[in-house]
Amino acid sequence: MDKLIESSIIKGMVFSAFDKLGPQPVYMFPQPFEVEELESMSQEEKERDLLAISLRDYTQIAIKNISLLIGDGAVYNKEVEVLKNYQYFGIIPFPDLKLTSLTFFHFFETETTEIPAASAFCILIDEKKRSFLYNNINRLKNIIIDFFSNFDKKLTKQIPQQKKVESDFRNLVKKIITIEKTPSTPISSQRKMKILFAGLDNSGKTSFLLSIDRKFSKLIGLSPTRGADVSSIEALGATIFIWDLGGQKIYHERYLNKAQIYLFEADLLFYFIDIRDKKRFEESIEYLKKMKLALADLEQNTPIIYILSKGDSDILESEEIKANIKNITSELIKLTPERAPEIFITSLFQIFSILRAFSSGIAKLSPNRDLVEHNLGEFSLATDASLILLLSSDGLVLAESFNSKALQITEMQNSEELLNVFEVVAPQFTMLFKIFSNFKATEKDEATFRVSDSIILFKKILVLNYDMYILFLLDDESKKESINQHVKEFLDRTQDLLIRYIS
Ligand SMILES: Nc1nc2c(ncn2[C@@H]2O[C@H](COP(=O)(O)OP(=O)(O)OP(=O)(O)O)[C@@H](O)[C@H]2O)c(=O)[nH]1
Ligand SMILES: [Mg+2]
Repeated sequence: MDKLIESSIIKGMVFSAFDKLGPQPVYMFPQPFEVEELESMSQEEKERDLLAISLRDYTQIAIKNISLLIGDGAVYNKEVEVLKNYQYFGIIPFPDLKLTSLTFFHFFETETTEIPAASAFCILIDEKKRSFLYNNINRLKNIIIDFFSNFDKKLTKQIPQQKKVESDFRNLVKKIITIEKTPSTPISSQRKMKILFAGLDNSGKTSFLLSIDRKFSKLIGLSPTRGADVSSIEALGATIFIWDLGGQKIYHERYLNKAQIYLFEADLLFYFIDIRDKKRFEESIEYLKKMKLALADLEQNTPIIYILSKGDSDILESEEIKANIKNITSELIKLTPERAPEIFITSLFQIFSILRAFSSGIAKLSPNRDLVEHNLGEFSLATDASLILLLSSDGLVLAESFNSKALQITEMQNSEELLNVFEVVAPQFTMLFKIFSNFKATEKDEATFRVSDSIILFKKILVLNYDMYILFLLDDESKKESINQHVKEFLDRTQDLLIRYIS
């Protein structure tokens, strides 16, 4: 096993579970070293391709991981069925060990305990090579989920000894080595991201980008689109390249035939359909199908966000447009039967519709979003906050969590409307906060805004020298206290996940 691992990008693996004694490493590859052995080793020996760490280090990894999943333990108040459905991935740094892990968090059922047991499985690699994890994350996720859907069955009665399961893990490593041999992208250390804007000509791509540009001055200006127009923004600590693929027919073939250039490495695709132009729906769907095929050929699982553009409020209620929306939505559902397509209706005249669609997309770029949202949910349970948003320094919503009380206190109709409103105001609050803290030094790094009966609490947090913000919606000022008590613990727990939003 050690030889196999040594021949791969992996430095080690650990499967941890929560048992009577707390978080424990259960299976460790390679076996931990004795402390004395480690002390007598030279730095070079320690830094070879196989992990040289002690049981204590493995235990630290187990504790850090499991606590990300179970937080303060409130998750255990949830139904067993809910726990069984928790499956999260996270990319987690272990700077002391110079390692980064791809961790799979889930609960497995046992016959000896009433509630499922929390577990974390880590693939540990050299932190300098962590882009391998980002770049191949979808393939890695599939392999790991597949592995545990079988492996969990072996854990129900009692936990088998390591030597009994070694061959299972060996097969897993072999599969990872296959990915390594045919990587989605070459291994590099710089984190770069690529977002595609595609759709027929005149579908509103460039206008969409321009209106984001006006909002976030960091985006550079765009000119009319002949072929592909590439610009870049710095966001979340990474360089994000935006490819605006001019939609005139003469260009389609170029993009599709040279997919290795145009579609390659795309982290996200915004696909635009002009909601008024029913005559061209069919043509648009054809183009989309071809794009999807080209992405599949590249073995890329690029997430797609559908933008139904030009949904100006004056026409949105017309029968014709309603029918168009229905029609195109059902076409898109047909194309992605496995899960509901993400569709946004946008209009240049409602900037929030554009911001919301854009920030939903940006947030997807973090592999840790689900786990951060899970933790925000726990945080909101503990503090009784009705809504919590995590914001980047420019006010983009990176993660959100809310409960039904948020609808009551805002008297809004549905969660869609609620999120629209908050995602639009988030950048404005961020701006306000920055301005106020300049002329009236806000020592506590927080500001409170009163909106009729409810309170909006805005807090600046520092994550690895980057500012981020958290916005809370509360029905009662006294809850601020509880938030202040819990915020540190929340940050301690989630800091590492947040770092992976920005580096
Ligand atoms: N009413 C309305 N018009 C819009 C909206 N978005 C874009 N348009 C108009 O649609 C036209 C085409 O927009 P563009 O952004 O240039 O379209 P594009 O997708 O970039 O087109 P190509 O570069 O040729 O692929 C322009 O006249 C825009 O003003 C919208 O939300 N509402
Ligand atoms: Mg354009």
